[in-house]
Amino acid sequence: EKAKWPKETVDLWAKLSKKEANDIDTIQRSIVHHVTTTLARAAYNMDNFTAYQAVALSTRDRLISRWNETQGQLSKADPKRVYYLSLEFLLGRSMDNALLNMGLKGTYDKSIEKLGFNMEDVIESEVDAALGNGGLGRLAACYMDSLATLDYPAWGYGLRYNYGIFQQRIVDGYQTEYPDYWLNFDNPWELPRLDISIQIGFGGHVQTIQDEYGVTRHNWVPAQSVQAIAYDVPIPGYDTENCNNIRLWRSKPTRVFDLTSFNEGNYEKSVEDATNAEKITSVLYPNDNTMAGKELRLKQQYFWTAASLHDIVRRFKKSMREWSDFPDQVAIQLNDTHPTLAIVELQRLLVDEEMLNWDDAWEIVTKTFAFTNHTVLPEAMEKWSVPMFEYLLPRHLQIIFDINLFFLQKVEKKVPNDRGLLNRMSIIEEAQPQQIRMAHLAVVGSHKVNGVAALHSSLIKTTIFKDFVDYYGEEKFINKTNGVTPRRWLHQSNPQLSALITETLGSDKWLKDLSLLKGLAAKTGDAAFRKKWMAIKRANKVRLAELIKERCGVEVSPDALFDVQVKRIHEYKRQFMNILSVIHRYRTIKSMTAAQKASVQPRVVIFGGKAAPGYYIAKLVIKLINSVAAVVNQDPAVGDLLKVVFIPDYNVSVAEVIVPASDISQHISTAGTEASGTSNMKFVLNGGLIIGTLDGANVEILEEIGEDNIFIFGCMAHEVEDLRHAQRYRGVPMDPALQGVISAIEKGTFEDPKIFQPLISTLTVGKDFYLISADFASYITANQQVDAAYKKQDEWSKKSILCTAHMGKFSSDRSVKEYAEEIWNIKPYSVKDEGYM
Ligand code: GL4
Repeated sequence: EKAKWPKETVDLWAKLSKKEANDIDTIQRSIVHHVTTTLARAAYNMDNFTAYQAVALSTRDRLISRWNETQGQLSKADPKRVYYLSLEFLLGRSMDNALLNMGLKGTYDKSIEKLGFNMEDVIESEVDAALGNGGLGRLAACYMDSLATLDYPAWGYGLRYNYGIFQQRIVDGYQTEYPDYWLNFDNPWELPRLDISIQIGFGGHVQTIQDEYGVTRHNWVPAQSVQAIAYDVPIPGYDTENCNNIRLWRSKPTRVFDLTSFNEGNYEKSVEDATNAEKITSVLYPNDNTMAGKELRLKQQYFWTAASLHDIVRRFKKSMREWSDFPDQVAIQLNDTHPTLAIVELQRLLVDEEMLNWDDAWEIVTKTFAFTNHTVLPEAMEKWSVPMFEYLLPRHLQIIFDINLFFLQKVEKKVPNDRGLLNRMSIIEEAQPQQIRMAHLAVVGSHKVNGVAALHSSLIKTTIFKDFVDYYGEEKFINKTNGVTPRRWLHQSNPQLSALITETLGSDKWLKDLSLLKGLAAKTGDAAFRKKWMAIKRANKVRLAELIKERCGVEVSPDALFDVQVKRIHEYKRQFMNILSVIHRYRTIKSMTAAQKASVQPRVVIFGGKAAPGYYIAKLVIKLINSVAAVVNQDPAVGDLLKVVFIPDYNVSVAEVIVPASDISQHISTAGTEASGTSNMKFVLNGGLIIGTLDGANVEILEEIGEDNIFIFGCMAHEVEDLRHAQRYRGVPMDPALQGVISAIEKGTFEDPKIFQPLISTLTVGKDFYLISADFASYITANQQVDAAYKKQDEWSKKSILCTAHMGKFSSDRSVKEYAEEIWNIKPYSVKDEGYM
């Protein structure tokens, strides 16, 4: 078409598609333009929300032009790309981040101030994009930020849920869940690509045919089909023109209703089928570290992986290369086992539709995929029942059985006559009914398997994947320690500290090379610097105190030690142990004389986090925290020495207020259970000290910041098994301090003790699986050390500075670079600013 245009038409397009300037006047015009046209409002009927919408739309225009430029240039250059398949992207808010990354924040601040609005208030109008549960989903978001910042050609693929993680409200101390209908108002951070629509099949049967060469071919004839519609979310890098993409799929009924029902004249049934199609991307499953096992979840997984692979293959085919080049053009990272069906789908496409032979296809598949494991908890291991699977995906089941057969034949060849080994390694678990072990399938179908922190990566080699390490060798199993983006988790959420760091280091280069923070270490001897450092911490605490007042109705002093535990509520994370120690502290204070009380370090204990709606024990922990808070906070004998709050509806934007404001935070999982943790990194990066076990990334944080700047307690991962054994078979008695705390609960100090009986039962001797009793004494001691250290404010400020100074390793830039170089084999591609939209 374009080739036919006369020169004047071509020139006109070139003239009119020049990028808009980014001066205040142009930006103000673009904001007012959106107010008066897109939003159909005027100055007299505007509020902060309208201002937010207009600023968002104006920001979006600039984002989209970068997105377009990036995708256009990448299409031409066609470098190898990585595709990050994740069922969760916990992005939080976008506007502040987009403006900062594009270097436009200052200009927009000024632009809207002159229009009568204040940026901080306007930002508060944005709802979080909460398409994730916790650490796993937030990690995917941090990785997308780093990939764009480092100019890597990368796309994320996920689902566009209508409902993100539920909203949590606390009613009578109990968690209640409300739907998170985040798309209530238009979402300016996505581009609907209604033209990109892919048919996804379910159910039906498999035809077997002999082709003209006498080869048996399989043809899947699905019974139903659903449409996948693409929605693109632009991800701008920091200080670069590059803008990557997350493509989220939405399910819709196919235009022609389900043929079977329709042809049968069953109109109602065909409308019902259409509604069912829309259900697929309706809701995010709200479980973290546990498997739901629902049919709809399996449908989500296939819908998403099939649509994504179809898209990836279509893009590859445009370049007219040989199939054997596929792994040189495409790397696919599996974020946990959720996208493991992609392995099977690619094998199916290559064998059934592209007519490759099985072995050639399988080589392409295994060179393409790599798999990240994020947990060792048995309840989180994904398994699908064979009968349910067969009903939804009959051809995929056949392929899985074939993959398994060929795999086990090779194992048998290498290690003959070991039935036990074959049983353990099989992708199919011989249970009633049989189960598909997704982790085994992911390992067999990938060329690299990684854990997310050094300890976790070595643990998976000796536990869940031990047999696979023996079979494939060590090289396939590697570590990629998690990281967090310093743009969102310091620059954006702690602007004052970011400014002080930039001023001190003489430039803002640290935002792209976090190792430069080590330059701060020289400043610990500078009293004036320490004062500034601590003043910023205090200002952040004041801000958090305001949020606590607003959300919990509790007044807390910013001069107290702020002690934070915010994360999903799970037994292995031991919020229960934390609140038990708070009860211990309360009892201790109550037993003191006035003189003794004078030397107590005042503390505000802050909790936050969601429990899975079906996780009864976790929900009881929330209730206990609130019951303890109710008693402690109004006890005049305690006053400001101890306050306890549970901040409802913990999410990314609340974390952005909490993280910069903590003095100490708690990362106290039973050793060997928390794969990495990433909030530990965020807190330390912001000069917050941590108290923790030798678990996950705590181990590496200790290595980096040194033992003087961290409070470590509790048993080690390798001791856990023996401790559990001893407890079960030798009846180790309960820790006496813990016994005292339990008695206090049982005496009814905090509401009707009957409520908490099921929780207390988890501590019964022999049953205390997470070893709360075994670790209790050392936990109390570590907390006393925290109090003592905090009293020496000068020393504390030095520790705080050294924490930040030594966090360079934990930038997600470092993690992503390692993945790119050691797993994906991709190179950065920097987009040139050609000045066009
Ligand atoms: C998790 C781990 O529990 C957490 O330790 C880790 O930091 C995170 C990202 O690797 O992955 N695994 C699951 S499941 N949910 C998580 O948050």
